[in-house]
Amino acid sequence: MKKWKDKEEFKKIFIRKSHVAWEKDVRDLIPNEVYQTVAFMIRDLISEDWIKTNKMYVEKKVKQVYYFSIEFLLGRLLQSNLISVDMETVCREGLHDLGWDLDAIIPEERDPGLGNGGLGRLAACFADSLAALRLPGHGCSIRYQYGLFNQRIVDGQQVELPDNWLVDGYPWEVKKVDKAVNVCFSGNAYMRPDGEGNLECVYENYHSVRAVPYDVPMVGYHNDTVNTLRLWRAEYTREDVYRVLAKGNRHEAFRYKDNVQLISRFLYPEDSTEEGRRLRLMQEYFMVSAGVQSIVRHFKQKISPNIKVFGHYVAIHINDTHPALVIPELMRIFMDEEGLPWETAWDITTEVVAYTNHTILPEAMERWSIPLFKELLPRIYLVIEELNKRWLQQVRNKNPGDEAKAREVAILWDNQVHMAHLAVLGSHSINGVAEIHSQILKESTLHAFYSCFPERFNNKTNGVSHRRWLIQSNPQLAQLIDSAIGNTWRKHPEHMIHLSAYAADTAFLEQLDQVKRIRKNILASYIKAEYDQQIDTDSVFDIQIKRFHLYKRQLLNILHILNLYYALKENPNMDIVPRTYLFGGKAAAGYGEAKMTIKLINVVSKMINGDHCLEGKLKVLFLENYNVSLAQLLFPAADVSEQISTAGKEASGTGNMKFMMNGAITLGTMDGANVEIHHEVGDDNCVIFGLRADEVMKYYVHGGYSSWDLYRTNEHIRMLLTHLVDGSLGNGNYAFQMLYDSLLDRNDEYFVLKDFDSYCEAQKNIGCRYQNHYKWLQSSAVNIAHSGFFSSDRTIRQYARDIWHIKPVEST
Ligand code: 8GP
Repeated sequence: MKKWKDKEEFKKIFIRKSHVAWEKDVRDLIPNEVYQTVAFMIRDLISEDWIKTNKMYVEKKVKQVYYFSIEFLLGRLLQSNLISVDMETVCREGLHDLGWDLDAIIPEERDPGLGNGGLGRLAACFADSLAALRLPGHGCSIRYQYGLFNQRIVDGQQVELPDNWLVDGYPWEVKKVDKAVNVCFSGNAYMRPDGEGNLECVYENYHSVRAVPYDVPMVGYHNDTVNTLRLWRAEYTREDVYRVLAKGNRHEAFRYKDNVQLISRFLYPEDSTEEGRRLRLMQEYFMVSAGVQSIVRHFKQKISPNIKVFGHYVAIHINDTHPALVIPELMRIFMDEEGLPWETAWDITTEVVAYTNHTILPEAMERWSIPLFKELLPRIYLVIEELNKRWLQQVRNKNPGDEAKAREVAILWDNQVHMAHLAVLGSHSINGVAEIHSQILKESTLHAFYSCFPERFNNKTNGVSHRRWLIQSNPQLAQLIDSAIGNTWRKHPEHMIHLSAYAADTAFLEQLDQVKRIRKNILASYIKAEYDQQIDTDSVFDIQIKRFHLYKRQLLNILHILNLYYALKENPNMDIVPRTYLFGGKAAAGYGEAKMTIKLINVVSKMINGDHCLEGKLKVLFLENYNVSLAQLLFPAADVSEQISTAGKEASGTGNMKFMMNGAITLGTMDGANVEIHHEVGDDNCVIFGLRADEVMKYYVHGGYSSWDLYRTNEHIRMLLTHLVDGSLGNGNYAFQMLYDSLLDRNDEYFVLKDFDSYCEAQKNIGCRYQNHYKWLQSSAVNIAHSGFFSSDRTIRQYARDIWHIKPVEST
């Protein structure tokens, strides 16, 4: 790895670079130019290793994995790359001498919001771990021109603004014009005899779109591995435009250009709701076809001309079903371009592909209407039709007369393409993302498939990059850990367990207290600067940050706060530990109840923060535009981690792990990875409440829960619900009718009211625990010590060993 010798060398290079790049004296640079200059300097440092890494993979003919994901939520790269090349201090000091503060430069980078939430951020942590572990693995996604919307709160309500993150350019990407490929849409596809007794496919009259890759380096931590995240952009070629011009008029040509560019223009701001339709399907195939074509081309040019050994050198992972078209696309290439028979093509495809499921919410299960699919992807449709025919024949042979079975596992049914079924059938491995989630997949969501292929199903509990979420986000804590147990945990996060020995060490706990205080102060200063609000750093910082969804139950949290507020009004002398409740997160633009919950939080926040009789006991804030960068400020400052989804609904959660890593205590249901956090730290060090997943399931199946009954019998609940619609929240009558209806008329699908009392108890419990501050700090230490298990390094090692069969590559 190339490095700057010292700050003097840094300054020399910086001055030279900025002269060339900006034709300016260093003193005249604007902060964004400083950021870009440093970014280009880092690119210089890593460029040799980037080339070398790729060469080495080819020379050693190692098996490589390609991680396909429609979302990659990278976060800013300047600081993480500086940390990876171990040059943060040199850069900081060099910039300081030149009159710049690195911390003021870092926010100049626009946070690339190429994802909605958990699934997208997981992909980024995985890319980080692959490089850190020297594993040959790359990402594949779309270079959206506009990332997830910027959220503003106006009159308490979410407003979505476009995120034009590329306006100032993106210094980390490299456009690879020579690696472009064509992706074909629409036209006609049919089978005809090939003259040798077989059928061959004819595909004609299609439109082709140029897919151009933009590569972003994924820099390994303190090693010389640099993997690649390849982001595809849809472009038109001059030839294609001329072709359209030749056929029609100029408007036609404009429309063609526009339609092509539309493919990679927007990230769909959907989280667990199905929408987007035609364009979304185009995006999925665009990414898949471009990615797979470039992998096959690379394989044939650099590894072997024999396509039959493809599976020995290539693994492809599909992050949920959005990239599931990898399966028919591989089949298409193997058969139409490589001339393989169906059976051989199928064997290679299933050998290569593995699938992770991230959600069991029925509305998030992707299905495409067959007419739309056929029109847009006629060749791919033929493959799926044939696959479905063969598969159902097998199923019917095994289960004669059992049409229900066929229906349960069909890819094509009810005029729809069922993407999860395609993904399962075409993969040699299917995994969930936490123990409980993988169990639910086997027992219910994908049970029919589990009984056909039990050996394919496995669990890979999620993890998060401790480099971004601890070393980078909370350097104070990282240093404290170093001082206690040495710094080997930075490369081996499992060593954090040695901290357990310090959970009873008063001096250590005092320092831990100091660190938390510093982090709370940093957050408080940010809030003061951005919102002109003073928050009390002696209060408990209780934080819920994640996408807004009814199943995540931000509503439960805010109803409890409202209840606490009314209790304080009634009894101003009530002895409670002062609380600061913080919320952050975006709601899908079309998700009414989620947006209304945001509004409710803001209305309650205004009411409570404006009530001066509370003597600082309670404060509520909604922080705008939650994204990776804001998350980096929030996790380190948290005392309490709100993980309160309806049990059985949250596949894993990863925020829960980031909180734990930063010493917050989990207040959660037995859902997703909370179950494993609880298992790691025990009842003494987290607070669990609410229905268990099997109880929730029983109610769904057998009934027996009526939210109206609770409304009638529980006076607190009745009062809270009444206030949602009687105008007493100062926001007009019926302001929150939709939420009221979801809780009562729709019988509280997510058991908010059912779990309400249990949640209130849990909140009291948190208060009591916090009062015994020494014990609280002990719990905090235990959580940090046990968070090593939740590093994505552990997760990625498991994927590498059990699913991809890839090994670390040492440089020679
Ligand atoms: C999320 C799950 O909701 C979360 O529990 C899990 O931790 C995370 O994936 C990573 O595994 N799922 C999604 O973000 C998701 O399904 N997004 C698709 C709808 C876009």
